[in-house]
Amino acid sequence: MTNIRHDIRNVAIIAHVDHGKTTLVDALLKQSHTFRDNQDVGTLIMDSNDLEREKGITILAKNTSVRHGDVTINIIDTPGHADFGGEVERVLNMADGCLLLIDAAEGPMPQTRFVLRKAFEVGLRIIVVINKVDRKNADPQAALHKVHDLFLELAEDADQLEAPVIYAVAKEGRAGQQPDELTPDLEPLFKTIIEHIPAPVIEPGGFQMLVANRAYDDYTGPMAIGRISRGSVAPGDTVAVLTKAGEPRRARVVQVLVYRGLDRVAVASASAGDIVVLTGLDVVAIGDTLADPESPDPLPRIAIDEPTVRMTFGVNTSPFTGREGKFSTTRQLRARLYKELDTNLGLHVEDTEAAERFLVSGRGELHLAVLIETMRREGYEFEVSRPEAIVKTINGQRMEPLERLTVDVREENLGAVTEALGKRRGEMIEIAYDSKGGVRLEYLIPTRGLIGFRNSFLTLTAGTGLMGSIGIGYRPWAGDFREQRNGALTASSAGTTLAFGLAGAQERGTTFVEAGEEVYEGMIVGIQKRPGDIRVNVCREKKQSNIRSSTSDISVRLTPASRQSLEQSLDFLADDELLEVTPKHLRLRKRHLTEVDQSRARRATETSGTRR
Ligand SMILES: Nc1nc2c(ncn2[C@@H]2O[C@H](COP(=O)(O)OP(=O)(O)OP(=O)(O)O)[C@@H](O)[C@H]2O)c(=O)[nH]1
Ligand SMILES: [Mg+2]
Repeated sequence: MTNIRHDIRNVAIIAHVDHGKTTLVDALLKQSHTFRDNQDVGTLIMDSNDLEREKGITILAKNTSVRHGDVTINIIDTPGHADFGGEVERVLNMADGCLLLIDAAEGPMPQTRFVLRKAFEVGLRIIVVINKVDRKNADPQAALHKVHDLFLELAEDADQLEAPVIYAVAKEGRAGQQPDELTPDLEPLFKTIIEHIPAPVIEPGGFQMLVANRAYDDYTGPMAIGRISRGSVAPGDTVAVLTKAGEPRRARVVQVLVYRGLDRVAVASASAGDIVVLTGLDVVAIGDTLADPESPDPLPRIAIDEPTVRMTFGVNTSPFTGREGKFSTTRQLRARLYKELDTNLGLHVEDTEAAERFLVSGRGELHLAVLIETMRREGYEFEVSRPEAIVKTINGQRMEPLERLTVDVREENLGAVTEALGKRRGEMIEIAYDSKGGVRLEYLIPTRGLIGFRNSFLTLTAGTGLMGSIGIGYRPWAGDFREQRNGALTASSAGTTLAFGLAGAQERGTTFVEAGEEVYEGMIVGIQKRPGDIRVNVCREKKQSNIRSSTSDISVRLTPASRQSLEQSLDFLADDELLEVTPKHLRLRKRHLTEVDQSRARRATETSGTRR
């Protein structure tokens, strides 16, 4: 009997954000005749949840599989955004090899480095795919050259340096051994996968599987997803669930499912090498091992990098509390946040001294923003504070998270961008000019310096700049700096906004609300042109009078409100401000709403001598 599954290949697709992973999966699915010929499945098929579709990015890692000849290729699509790095770490153990995609125009970016390092750590065989060779400014040779440098830097042994290279246009489903010799299909890629990704090796012994993911549906209940590393499993089998702490529990498998294209199909049994979905086990945590009760050997739990950014989530304390959300109590908020830990491995949640506030830590602003958006869509209302980098004291020294940042800008924006990064304690480590007026800069910069930077970066580069960063550990505190934001325009009283009042506010700055919106005292309705907050009466009516003056008849002309998205709002927040989040609205507000409360808070901090 053979101990190698020649009929299977398990492949993860990894890359920096937007380098074309999900698009490549589209093409692999289509070319393996997963769909009926006339079936319209659209694009980015695997980006199936609403937020993924809206944002055009992958947030959760997902499984699918295709057939090529006699071989089943199990594919794991992963997110490329650094904030979802926990998803990549979680699923790599299901694969034996990976496709490392590189955009032929951009070359390796920070997340390329992160995912490649993780792939080496897990010991995956790598196939380099230089994608998007059709792009106008594509330079496949330069991209490959930089990939080689990255391999030399990160490989842990010489074997890892040998990786086949395929060139591709994922969007058109074409690939080839040379950038200018692409076949009309992905055959060269399929062939390379089957030749170079090792077929799974069956370890001798009883059933064993690490739970890499969970899913849920109302019909079957919770499901455990993973790759079987030893033995086999069939419906009706009893398995031991080996948890992090405590005695192993016994449970009975009801169904064994495998991925077939976008479907999950029940099978009579599955064995080592297969990626399966098991139902009937009740609640199983990611990282648990499922094993034969006769040989209950646990597999190492999944290692996940620590969070770097945190904020508080609290019960909504605005005057509008309880109006717009279905779930708004401390108990509901707490239960929801702790439930998220079951599947969101990069996330931490802690109680605080205040019962109605929780400290939530994640891998970046977007990681937290996606949680906020998901919860508000589920009907939750709450308030969050400004995101801050997680500072630690290590051996008596104050340490802060550091990131490696790559930015691509046009030469004409270089001065403005380097100045802004310098102010934020960025340290330039590399600069490279290309022949077409573009510059690539590499920086080391405290995470603190990057919070709130994305907005100004887009403004400074008129939207043409590209940036990506990745946490690289802790280093001593780089010293204080404070990017001073202009002051807020706050509503001086509660009411409904009127055009006349808003016009007055617009003389002082830019407004965030339209006429006819309800506001409360202390709510932020705009940003002024200088530092320091100003109270404005946006509900002010024009006084009716009998005397016709030359100006009173001129109708008010308003500039449309500058609406802040969730991420922009988080970027905007200062320490003494909060964001009120409800299913219907995002409202920026001062932490202390009234003048009385503000001066009381100021006096309290002055007497206690602490800043907060
Ligand atoms: N020109 C060109 N564009 C491509 C190609 N492949 C993908 N794209 C485009 O690149 C964009 C990003 O593609 P995705 O497949 O979502 O990238 P991704 O790597 O899955 O992104 P994340 O999952 O968010 O990290 C889309 O607009 C694609 O249409 C290609 O070969 N050529
Ligand atoms: Mg994707």
